Amino acid sequence: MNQLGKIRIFGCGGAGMNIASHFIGQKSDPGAAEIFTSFIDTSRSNMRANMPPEDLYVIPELDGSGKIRKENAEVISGVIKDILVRQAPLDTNLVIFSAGGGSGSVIGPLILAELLRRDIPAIALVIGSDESVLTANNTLKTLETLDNIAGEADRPVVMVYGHNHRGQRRSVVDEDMTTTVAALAFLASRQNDGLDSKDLENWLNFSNTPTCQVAPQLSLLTVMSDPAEIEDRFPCPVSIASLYSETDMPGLTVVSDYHCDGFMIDANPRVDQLHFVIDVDSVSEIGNNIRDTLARQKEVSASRPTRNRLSKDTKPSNGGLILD
Ligand SMILES: Nc1nc2c(ncn2[C@@H]2O[C@H](COP(=O)(O)OP(=O)(O)OP(=O)(O)O)[C@@H](O)[C@H]2O)c(=O)[nH]1
Ligand SMILES: [Mg+2]
Repeated sequence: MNQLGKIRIFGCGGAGMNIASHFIGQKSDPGAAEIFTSFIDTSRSNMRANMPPEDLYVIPELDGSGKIRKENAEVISGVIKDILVRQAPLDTNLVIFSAGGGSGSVIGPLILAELLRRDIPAIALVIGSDESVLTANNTLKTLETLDNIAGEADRPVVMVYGHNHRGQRRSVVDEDMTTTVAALAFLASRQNDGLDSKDLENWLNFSNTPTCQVAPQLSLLTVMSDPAEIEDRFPCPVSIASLYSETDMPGLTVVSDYHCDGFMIDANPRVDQLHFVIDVDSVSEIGNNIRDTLARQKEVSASRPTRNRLSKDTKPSNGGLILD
């Protein structure tokens, strides 16, 4: 039997660190990979007392990016290699960050780009939001950045995406993300019969397989346990890795460009099958929804009365004070 697989979670920026902190000191499930955490930010504002100091990397002399992505982009870009020396990548690397802030949305994509450059297996877990024009715009630009990185690296950027819907608790997305990490720990365990690292490498880097016609691009990974739902939601999936609890279970009927499967030997994921479905069509849908919000807000903004400024007819007196 292989040595147990190891996962590094890079929690980048506020949201990334919050979600990664769920895994501090957590014992791994039987048959699942061991999980190690790293917390990387430009600020100490999301630090928790239980974050082990050796897992922390706070970029020196900064104190947040205030949701402005270009604020610290240059400094962040200069420390990526140092981050990866201190927080060494493991067999599988999960890079978690919000797309709407100013720090994680730069740290995360740059770590991911460096991992892809080094041919190290990595998956992005991205939290988008559109509670303000700024966060919606950041989300869009971050997704475009990930697509760009895929083009430059000439390999897909595989992303799990959760959206903080307006009016909804953040914990809904947090739970989706932690459940997905737990499922990925079964896939990356190296304990699955019939599934080796090369299968998983091809599953992630599907565009490199000889018969795949899909160019490297930003792609969406969804974990599912109901075969009928897969066919419903993803009629043309690109790449699927499947795990079954028994060797003789009916396989999927949907055809993908790449498919590998294995059998969980000692695992008990509370479902009898897990499918890790990668598709590319849903990515443009995510982008279009955010573009719609931005277009709507632009109209709202343009319709604001500009004539009714409170002080417009009053001459300011000394230092701006209006005294009578
Ligand atoms: N689901 C979820 N979303 C979060 C959480 N924290 C922040 N967010 C979302 O992510 C967006 C960006 O916030 P952060 O991730 O804290 O930003 P950052 O990466 O630290 O960047 P700066 O604070 O601008 O330097 C927010 O507008 C929220 O929509 C969290 O714990 N869970
Ligand atoms: Mg922050």
